[in-house]
Amino acid sequence: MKELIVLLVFCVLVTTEVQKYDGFKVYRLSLNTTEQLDFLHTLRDSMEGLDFWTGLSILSRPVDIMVDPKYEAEFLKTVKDQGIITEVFIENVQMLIDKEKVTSNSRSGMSWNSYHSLEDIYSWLDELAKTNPSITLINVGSTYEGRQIKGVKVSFNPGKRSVFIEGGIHAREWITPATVTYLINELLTSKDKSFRSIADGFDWYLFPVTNPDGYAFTHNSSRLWRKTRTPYSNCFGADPNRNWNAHWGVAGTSDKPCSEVYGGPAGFSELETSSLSKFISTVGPSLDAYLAFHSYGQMLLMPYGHTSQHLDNYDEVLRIGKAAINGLAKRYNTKYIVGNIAEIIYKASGSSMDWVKMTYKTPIAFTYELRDRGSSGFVLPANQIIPNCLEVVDSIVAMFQEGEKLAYFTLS
Ligand code: 0X9
Ligand code: ZN
Repeated sequence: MKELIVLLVFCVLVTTEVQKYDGFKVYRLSLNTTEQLDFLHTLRDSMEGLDFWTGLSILSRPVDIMVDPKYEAEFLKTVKDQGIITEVFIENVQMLIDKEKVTSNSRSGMSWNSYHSLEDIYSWLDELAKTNPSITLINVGSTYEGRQIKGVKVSFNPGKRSVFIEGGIHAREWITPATVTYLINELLTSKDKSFRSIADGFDWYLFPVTNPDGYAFTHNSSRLWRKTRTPYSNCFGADPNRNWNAHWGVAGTSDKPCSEVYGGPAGFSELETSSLSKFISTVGPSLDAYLAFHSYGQMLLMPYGHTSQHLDNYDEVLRIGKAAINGLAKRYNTKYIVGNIAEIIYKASGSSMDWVKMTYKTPIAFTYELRDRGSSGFVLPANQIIPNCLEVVDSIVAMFQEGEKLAYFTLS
């Protein structure tokens, strides 16, 4: 009995231990040949101690890899043998994490000068719904670990066409829930005329944290977790942005459960994606726009991820995207690029945006890869939350104004 108690205490301690990233570096790799790219594909599935912060891109894009110091010498030898050029981009990931601000704000509402836990975000949404007649709380279902998947509907003039916004599908991309909560607040409080006409012109569905188990895990255990937390053979989680039934399993994904881009055993195997998709089905035909927030890289991505073939309305969507990134750059000169996913980053199928676009022909669909370009990557300092959100709002205004010019909708 005593042994059992000791074992239980040990298990609790082990499972609640917070992973430290002391001495973990992020290397940026520049590639010249397709052989080097193929080599990295093999390395990703075979070598321990590596965490690919960027997907395996088209040749011209660099690849960022976080390396566990235990494997650093082996990693460096292996990539140098292939003639791959490396540079240290982040010296010590734990130092960035230590500087990243997380605060508990449950009593005083939400703020955007630090990051917040799932509980705080959910208490804020609950409170908003209680006190604001324009807000309806939505719970689309439970996660694998039994958390709710919560969002809100914001509607000032019910019965309008809709816009759907998701954040936090990748757990470690903390800037994305912060951006979506900022947008909720902006919809409720902004007095800016241009923003107001967009806010009042649609019904809005906003889900700040679409992978709640993963997000909780990044706060409680491993800051750099990406996937869901469903157990699969000897590893946890599927990539929820490879799990939608949109050319599922075709490109930029893996059938190996330990991979960061594991698509799951089947399309919609994850409760998180299947529940959210069921909810989206109830509003899909009313959507004029679907925006998915990710980080990092400063890109605005257009569907689709499985093919470099262009959309039917490619030219118009590109024009809207260009207007959006120009609008975004005005405030701080932050440079984004815009284009088709497969052409500007890599092929990746089974994403939420692609599923929505494919299923409902949503006229405007974009995936943002927010700040930065790799100096802090996923661990973006909290003092960048507000500047990031301000420029994102600017981009949304420009996006919708251009959409209106192209007669995609009429704003009052
Ligand atoms: O790989 C992804 O899922 C996204 N990049 S991230 O670094 N945030 O993981 C890009 C998603 C591209 N979207 C589609 N394939 N539709
Ligand atoms: Zn992402």
